[in-house]
Amino acid sequence: MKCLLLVDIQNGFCSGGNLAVPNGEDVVPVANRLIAEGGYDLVVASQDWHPGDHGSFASQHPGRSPFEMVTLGGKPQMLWPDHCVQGSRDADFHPELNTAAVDHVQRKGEDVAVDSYSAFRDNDQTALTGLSDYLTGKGVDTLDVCGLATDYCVKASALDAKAMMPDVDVRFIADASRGIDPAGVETAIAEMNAAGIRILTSKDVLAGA
Ligand code: VGL
Ligand code: ZN
Repeated sequence: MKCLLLVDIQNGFCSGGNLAVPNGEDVVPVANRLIAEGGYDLVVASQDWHPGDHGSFASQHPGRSPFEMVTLGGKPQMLWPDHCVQGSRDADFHPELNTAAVDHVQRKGEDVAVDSYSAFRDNDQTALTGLSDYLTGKGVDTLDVCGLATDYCVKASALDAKAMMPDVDVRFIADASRGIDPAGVETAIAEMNAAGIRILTSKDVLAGA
């Protein structure tokens, strides 16, 4: 059972969004092609889905600015602009993403007290979203991960997938992903590779990899 996990392909992470990833929208046609022609049995999309007073928002920390570090729930936390607030346009999937083909939406980041980059569990690794049980229940043995942003939610989701489901072949689809910081993307790819996650392109997948 082969599954495609589309991470946070939301307006908030595309041009014009509150936490825009450079050229984030460029992943949309690649994702749609993978959905249509990648041979997947299952398509899952994660959705960053924050309450308006989420603790990762700089607006909740008087005197602090986005992209500064603070401590949240005892852990280092990067502060972000308010983004992907539940029910807002920023939180909607990109309008051109083929959401009709998505079998399951996994929301995350709903707890004000902890951030959740990963689609599988909160950053403190305590609360699970249920996605690993869902995929295991479906008999997924290959999981292709792509989307936004490579150096945050895509990396965290791929690493957690491998850590929580060691028997699953987890693969990162590079050209269907974009990152916030180029150096962070390099590190993310190295970390994923070191964890046993294969680095592929959509061309590899479409050719039958
Ligand atoms: C993300 C920062 C904050 C992401 C989500 O989707 O990569 N990054 N929230
Ligand atoms: Zn977020």
